[in-house]
Amino acid sequence: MSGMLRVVLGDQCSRGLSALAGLDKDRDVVLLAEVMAECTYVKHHKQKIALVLSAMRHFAAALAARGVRVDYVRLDDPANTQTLGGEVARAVARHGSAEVVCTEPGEWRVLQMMRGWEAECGVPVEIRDDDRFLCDLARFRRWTQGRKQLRMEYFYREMRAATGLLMQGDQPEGGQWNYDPDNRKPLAKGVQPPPPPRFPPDEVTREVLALVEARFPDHFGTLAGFNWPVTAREAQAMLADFVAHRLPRFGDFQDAMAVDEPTLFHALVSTSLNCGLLLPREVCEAAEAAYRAGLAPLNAVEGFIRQVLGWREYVRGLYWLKMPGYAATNALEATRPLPWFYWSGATRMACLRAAVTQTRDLAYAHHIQRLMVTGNFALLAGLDPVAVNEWYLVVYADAYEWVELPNTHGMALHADGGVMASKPYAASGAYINRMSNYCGGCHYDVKDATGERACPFNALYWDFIARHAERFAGNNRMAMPLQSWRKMAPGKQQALRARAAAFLAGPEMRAEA
Ligand code: FAD
Ligand code: DLZ
Ligand code: SF4
Repeated sequence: MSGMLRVVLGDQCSRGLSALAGLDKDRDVVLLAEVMAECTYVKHHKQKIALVLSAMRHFAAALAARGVRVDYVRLDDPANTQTLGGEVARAVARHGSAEVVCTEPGEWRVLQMMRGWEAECGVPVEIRDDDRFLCDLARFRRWTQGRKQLRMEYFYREMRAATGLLMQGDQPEGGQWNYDPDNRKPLAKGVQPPPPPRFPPDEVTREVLALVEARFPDHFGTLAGFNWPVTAREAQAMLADFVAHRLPRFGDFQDAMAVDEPTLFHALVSTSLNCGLLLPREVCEAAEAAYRAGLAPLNAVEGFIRQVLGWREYVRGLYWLKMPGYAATNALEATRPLPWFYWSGATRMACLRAAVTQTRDLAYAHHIQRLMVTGNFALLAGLDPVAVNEWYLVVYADAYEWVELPNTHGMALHADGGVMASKPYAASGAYINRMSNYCGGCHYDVKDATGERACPFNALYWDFIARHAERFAGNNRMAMPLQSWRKMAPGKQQALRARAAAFLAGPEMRAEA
């Protein structure tokens, strides 16, 4: 008797995946397929490919150890068609499957392909909801109805109440929903962030690392520092280490940046969450348990839970609400090509050099680096959102379009015209100087705005305000900088705009090597 073909994608390595629910071990087969199409639809960082393939191989082995019939197609299998649809069709024929069962994918692009599988395979294809999130898409859509503006904070409060996380009855723990004002400290002198735990590659991962080096030599990034959890057990160890050693100070230093401290007090769980090795509920519950046991303060735990229960769920809802049009948004009409230093790190701007080189070596930068360094520069310089979006999708090991695109077009670039955030996160060098120790070692002078060695962020900031003065005239949250610009002496305005123009025309901004 022919059973069902259960399809598991590379970012669906979760034991409780909806596509596996009701699996019949005697009749059903689980398919995992490594395919070039998914490894190259953008030229992902080498570490991202290695992470996904290693997680898939480990997940397949864990299923097989539980007596599940697993069909695993390797990238170098000569019969591999190298597309997901091609491999599903081949597997249906191989096993004589009566039906295909899958879980909706994380990307709109893949959902369109999945909808074509029925025609490609000649059997019914059931696409189940992805219930690994805390807010399902129908609920998110309902929440948006009748609202003039969507704001994460209100969504987050509803999710706190709905899940009971950090609640005292119907009131927020401690009486406040949000403790962000306590969470804006630069790294204090003498505070040494604990090093993240090590996950030495096992034989499976070593084989994958060699494969990736051989097959994707021209992709961005290095593999030497690969240290990502590739199994649920390792991911839980990363989470436990965070809760014990970094969570207590996560809040205080959430926005801090420091030379040679690429991870600070961050959790390093996004790669595991996004490929299914951890679930958002277990991550939030682990943080809440630390608070209840008196092991971590409320500002840290609330700040962390807000990222996972609030921002992560919110961006996913927004992505599916707004796609496919969202990817083409360009409200600020930005068209400048991406400067080459985004790939090479070869820039005299110390903050950008640090962000890009650590991204190359670790496939990781923390949120404030992504938002206020690489993102802020792209916003101020008017870089083309399509190019910036592709860069963010390529360079991070946790990057999938559902989470990356709203953060890039919405949060960093304001390309969506304010759907995601009420004002652009634009800042001059003063912000970076306040929150980091980058400026001390920089070629440029953060205190200067118009001289030859003036910090480029300063003139670019005012140039950005001037360029968009009319557009932001009705935005209360932009009133202060607009007023300061208007009050500025014309000579100073001119000097700032001239410095911005000279920098944008200069060698730092060249688009090719
Ligand atoms: P922590 O700082 O410890 O935060 C804990 C968790 O909260 C993260 O693991 C993540 O799951 C969640 N989280 C925090 N902020 C966000 C957010 N803004 N959106 C969604 N989830 C959030 N995150 C991705 O997972 N994939 C991406 O491709 C991605 N691209 C980004 C692009 C830009 C321009 C910006 C500004 C942010 C992006 N983020 C992305 C969000 C955030 O930077 C990362 O989730 C975070 O740096 C991951 O590291 P961590 O696990 O140490 O996070
Ligand atoms: C990201 C990725 C990569 C690099 N490789 C594979 C693969 O070989 N096979 C697979 O099933 N999935 C892979 N993925 C994940 C898919 O691209 C992912 O399912 C989509 O990005 C949707 O979120
Ligand atoms: Fe970055 Fe400007 Fe500081 Fe240099 S001076 S590190 S360019 S903010």
